[in-house]
Amino acid sequence: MSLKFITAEEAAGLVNHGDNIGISGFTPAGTAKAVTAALAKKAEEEHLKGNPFQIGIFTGASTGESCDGVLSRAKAIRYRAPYTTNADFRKAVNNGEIAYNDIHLSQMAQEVRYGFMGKVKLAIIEACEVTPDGKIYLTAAGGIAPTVARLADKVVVELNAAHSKNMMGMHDVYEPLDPPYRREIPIFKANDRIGQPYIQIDPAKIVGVIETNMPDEARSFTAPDPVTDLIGQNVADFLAADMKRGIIPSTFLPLQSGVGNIANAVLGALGRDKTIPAFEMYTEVIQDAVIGLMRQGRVKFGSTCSLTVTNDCLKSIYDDMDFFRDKFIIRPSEISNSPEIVRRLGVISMNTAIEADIYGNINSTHISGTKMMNGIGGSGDFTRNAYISIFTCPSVAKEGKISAIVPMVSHMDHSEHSVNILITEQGIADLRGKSPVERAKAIIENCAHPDYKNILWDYVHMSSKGHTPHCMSAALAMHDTLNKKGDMRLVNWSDYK
Ligand code: 0RQ
Repeated sequence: MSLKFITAEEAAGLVNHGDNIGISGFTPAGTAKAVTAALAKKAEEEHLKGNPFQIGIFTGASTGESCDGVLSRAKAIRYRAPYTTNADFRKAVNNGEIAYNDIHLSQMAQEVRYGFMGKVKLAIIEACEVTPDGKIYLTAAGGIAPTVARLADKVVVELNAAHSKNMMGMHDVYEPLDPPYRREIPIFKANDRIGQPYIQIDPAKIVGVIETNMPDEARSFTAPDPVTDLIGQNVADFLAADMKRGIIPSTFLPLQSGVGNIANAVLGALGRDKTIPAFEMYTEVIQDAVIGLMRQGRVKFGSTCSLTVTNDCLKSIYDDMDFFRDKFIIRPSEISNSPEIVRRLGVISMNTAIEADIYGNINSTHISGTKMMNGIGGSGDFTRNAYISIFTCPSVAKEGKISAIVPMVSHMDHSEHSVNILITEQGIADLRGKSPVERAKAIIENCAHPDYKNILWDYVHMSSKGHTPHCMSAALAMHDTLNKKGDMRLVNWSDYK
């Protein structure tokens, strides 16, 4: 059977109002770009004619400007899951225009398989190679591509020349069976291979191949600053101390690290600290800092779902594949983020909080309780199952007007039962083995900014006694004060007694 080459517009013509599409990628890495851009144009044309045109999007994690950006602005998205980082999408979600289902990334593929979100009409898969017998070789990410390619009625492939064919062989495609037939996922070391280097589907389903040359749209990072450097150093000091105590074996344990500026800076600091031995990663994203550390021999191996790196960095990897071929493996998100594997390997998780409360509950997703920032991503997959779960954040945001440490989180993603360590630039709160009252002391004393320490202690002292002391009328007073006066430091507890 020969492959049929079509245009992005022809592919967009296969999608109707109300359809769900499944797309490859995880973060802007490996995401479909051409057909989604054509779909945004189609939506605008249909809207001009007075016709409705909105679709559901199922993907691995965030995408890029050519997907979430253009589709959000074209008001073409009815429903989307999971994680996203796009500013226009965020605006539309917070205006109530898009139904956003922010689920754990490890669960996305299986929830599509279980039918929780409806049928997949078209899968759009970015590839570096596709063969007439239905083998699709993915680019810089695994995501949910194997699942949506298998489930969709039709598949189009974006054959993207911006990705090197050197990527062939770097993927490990594996889909577990669904209950009651599911077995163990046989990964016992970060570099174990359990699947195929390609997705195999019925070639009759591939209705078209679109040739493109579109680089990934990963964001660049802000350079590490004194605050992120201090956070990174505190993480390194904590890990070194736990190793010295024998809690972390001297062979070390695989690390997971989230996305964003802070995560990138933390990895950089870990690499510089030579008291930490060269380590492996079992993670969902590999960012620029990790690639540098692989070159220096500080990161020995990375199991990941994506290479979420800047384009210069990606090009340098493709140019140096002889070196990188045995340094990483790219897996689908339900394997890279599998709770079973995270627990088995003893992964040390490191994710970023928006705010933490004095008892160790974490808000990773919402600003002031109501406005979605990005989403939970894979932070829950790793945190709940980690050997040691770490959260990091600067102690204050917006020039000190906001404390990241609050009496009660305004939204809760990770509960006190799952969070082991909290680290800010101020210090380290080790919450392991502590009661709520002991945790509050550790967090306020070690992690809160000096401007907020007394404010938080005043809250504790006015709280009614109990296993977890709180004053219900004042628990969100710092958020209320921010809302009314623009600065949490202006909280007047007597107004809330
Ligand atoms: O605002 O953009 O206006 O400057 O939030 O914060 O400090 O640049 O940190 O880039 O690491 O992002 C939690 C959002 C942090 C991210 C979050 C404001 C702050 C700034 C960004 P500006 P920074 P980062 C792997 C795992 C959840 C999912 C996750 C995230 C902006 O790490 O989405 O971990 N994590 N997934 O000023 C108001 C506060 C604030 C605040 C920070 N308390 N109130 N604004 N900000 N704290 C990813 C995947 O799963 C793929």
